[in-house]
Amino acid sequence: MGRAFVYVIVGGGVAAGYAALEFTKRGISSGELCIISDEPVAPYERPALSKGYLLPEAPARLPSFHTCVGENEERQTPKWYKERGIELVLGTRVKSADLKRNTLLTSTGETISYKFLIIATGARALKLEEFGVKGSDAENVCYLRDLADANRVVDVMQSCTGGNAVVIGGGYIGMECAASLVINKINVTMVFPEAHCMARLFTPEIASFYEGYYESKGVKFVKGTVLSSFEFDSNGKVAAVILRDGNRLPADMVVVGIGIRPNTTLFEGQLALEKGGIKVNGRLQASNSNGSVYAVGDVATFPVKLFGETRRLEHVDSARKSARYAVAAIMDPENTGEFDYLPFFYSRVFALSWQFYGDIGGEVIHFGDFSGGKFGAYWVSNGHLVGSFLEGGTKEEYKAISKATRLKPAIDDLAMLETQGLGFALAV
Ligand code: FAD
Ligand code: NAD
Ligand code: ISD
Repeated sequence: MGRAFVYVIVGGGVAAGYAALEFTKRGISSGELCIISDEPVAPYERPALSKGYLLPEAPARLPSFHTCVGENEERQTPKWYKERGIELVLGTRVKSADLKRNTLLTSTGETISYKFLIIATGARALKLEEFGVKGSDAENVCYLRDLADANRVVDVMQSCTGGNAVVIGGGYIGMECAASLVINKINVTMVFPEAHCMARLFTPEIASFYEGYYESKGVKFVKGTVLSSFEFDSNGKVAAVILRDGNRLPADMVVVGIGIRPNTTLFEGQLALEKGGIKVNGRLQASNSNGSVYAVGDVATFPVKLFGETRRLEHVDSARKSARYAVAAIMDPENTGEFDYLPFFYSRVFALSWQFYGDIGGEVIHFGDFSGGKFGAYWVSNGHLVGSFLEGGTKEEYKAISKATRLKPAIDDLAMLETQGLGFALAV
């Protein structure tokens, strides 16, 4: 049994949804595009899962956050795909890929062939077992990557109002889930190995503001240690988290956010990998693929022209833009230059909201009011602005730091930059 398509996207997450939108904008015929996803629902805006989805009042639920509402584009329900003749193969896993024959074998035993393949398999959450800790399958231990995980977080959360949650990991999932748990009236303790939260991006000064804010909401921080084991009750539920430093934290629920691993397995041995992802060129084409295989989103390691280095980014803006770019490169190669992306990360927790553009590295200049007002930071490397962070900005101010970072202006005087603060970006 087999079917043939001109374009196939493997993976049905954020990148797949935005690629589908771009295909339709550029014009495809019915039956040309197929999306294969092991999730049971059409592509949706994954960021909603740690934010609106976890709200106690009027939580976000599908179909409200199908792609591409995150960018104020159309809301692509299953009907949307059907009306455009796009084959949406849901709840179906691609089990193997033969890139020499341009075929994919699915979990239902079907062989699907393509002329162009877009790999958009994203990533999976790392499990505690990979760090030597058992207990991920206990019913009150939660991860958060997909809708099924989010439903589990909601169920477990609702069963322990007023109780204690231990959040393992001080990255994005840890910070956003901790805030959501607090909003759901759960007492939160965060445990992570670093000296401060969001260590991959935040400076100690920036982290100190957010930690202080979280503490004011009742969150406790246990830093510089990791869990060594769980204590279980007679029903197999986690009752406490035992830390490597010997401390014991009673727990009614546990949320784990200890990073991700890109889903590259299907292509290992067939495509070059770099920095954990599928290595692609400036047109997002993978190696050894005669130009017929593209990789986008979390799974792709691509050249960031602005910094002259390859990066694998794990953020929604990168997934959206790389997906749309790949479709442009496939459908209109002559008029599509190389992908020229300015990295953009953001988060929203409680009443706070920050944006970051560019790269970290070099010297950091902090500015603004760290006591609860508007504040930020610039990163200056080799005499040029390379990164900008801003908490509490307006639309215009975020636009200004984005523009300034893309222009990479020369910075001769760090003290002057500090004095000018946000005014520097607004004047660029
Ligand atoms: P994904 O969206 O993960 O999609 C991959 C898809 O491929 C999934 O549907 C998966 O099931 C499918 N798949 C994988 N392997 C196979 C296979 N073999 N066969 C069939 N299907 C397969 N980023 C931000 O910038 N801001 C945020 O606020 C933010 N919030 C987030 C909140 C949460 C809870 C999570 C988990 C992530 C968040 N991110 C955020 C990150 C952002 O969602 C990701 O960067 C983005 O989803 C990546 O898109 P993608 O399409 O590459 O991968
Ligand atoms: P992360 O990389 O942001 O953070 C991982 C954290 O795990 C580290 O900060 C560290 O504190 C901790 N850690 C690592 N090893 C550990 C161990 N052995 N024991 C205990 N803690 C350990 O990853 P995440 O928070 O799991 O997020 C998963 C993915 O989702 C990432 O790709 C992230 O970018 C994405 N995400 C992004 C956003 C956003 O951009 N706003 C929001 C949610 C999720
Ligand atoms: O490529 C992979 C990989 O390493 C996995 O474990 O796909 C699987 C799943 O994570 C896909 O959801």
